Amino acid sequence: MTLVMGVLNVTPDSFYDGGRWEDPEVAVDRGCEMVEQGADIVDVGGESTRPNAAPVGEPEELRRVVPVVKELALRLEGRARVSVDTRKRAVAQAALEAGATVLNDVSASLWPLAAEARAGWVVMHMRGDPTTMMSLARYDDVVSEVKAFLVDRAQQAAGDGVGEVWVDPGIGFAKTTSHNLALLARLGELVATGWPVAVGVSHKRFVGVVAAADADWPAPVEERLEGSLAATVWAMEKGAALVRVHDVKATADAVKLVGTK
Ligand code: HH2
Repeated sequence: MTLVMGVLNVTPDSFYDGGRWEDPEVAVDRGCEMVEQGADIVDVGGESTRPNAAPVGEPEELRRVVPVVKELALRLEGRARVSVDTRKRAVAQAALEAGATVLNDVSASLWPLAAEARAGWVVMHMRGDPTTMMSLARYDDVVSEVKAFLVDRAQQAAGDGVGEVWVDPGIGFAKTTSHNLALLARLGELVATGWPVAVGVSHKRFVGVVAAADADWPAPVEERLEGSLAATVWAMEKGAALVRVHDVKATADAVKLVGTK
């Protein structure tokens, strides 16, 4: 069955859930709730990567992430896995030591840590960093370029001993609405590589752009559930192995209906 990765951002400024789970106890309760609702993996992030997000210093990201990962790993043992969503080596290392067993890597560069810790690795495509990525959204053929990048990294990681890899096209990262839609429409080409595919569309801007039919005035984040679910169901039907979402209960219900085997 398609795996559901529940998003748990312990940040003040994430584009959808920022500020909701900053208190570590509240965050741990939310992580457990997501597992009760059907999450297979809880993805803890301490730095927003939305366009133009302010970078977070390493000590601050460690302070936000590590205690939550540690407590969740204890509380969820045997029921669900904990992943860490970070671009920083030190944060990834500390979270793996604290019990995370998946490294969700938007920098696509930290696989040696996953190999060493015998952890899973999600390799995501992006360009530049959150402050520069939207100016780098230019491709001749976004689907082939993203696919070639991901397959290359996945092969390197597997060759270096990572036993579990998911490739993720990085919806919204250095991508325009039409790039995102092309990647979803042709997701089957990524699935056909044979690497398990992860997809994260939840509440992203392009969902609001399509819903409002207006590129300048997208529907607000809290009005993007229906579009997010539709795009997630589409991705599952195309063969996605893992979906990264904020709305775990709604998605877990959808997985029961259309999730891939
Ligand atoms: N999207 C976000 C963050 N991490 N990781 C993967 N593998 N795939 C994604 O599509 C992805 C990701 C952005 O969403 P969110 O964490 O909700 O927001 P923010 O970056 O503002 O914290």
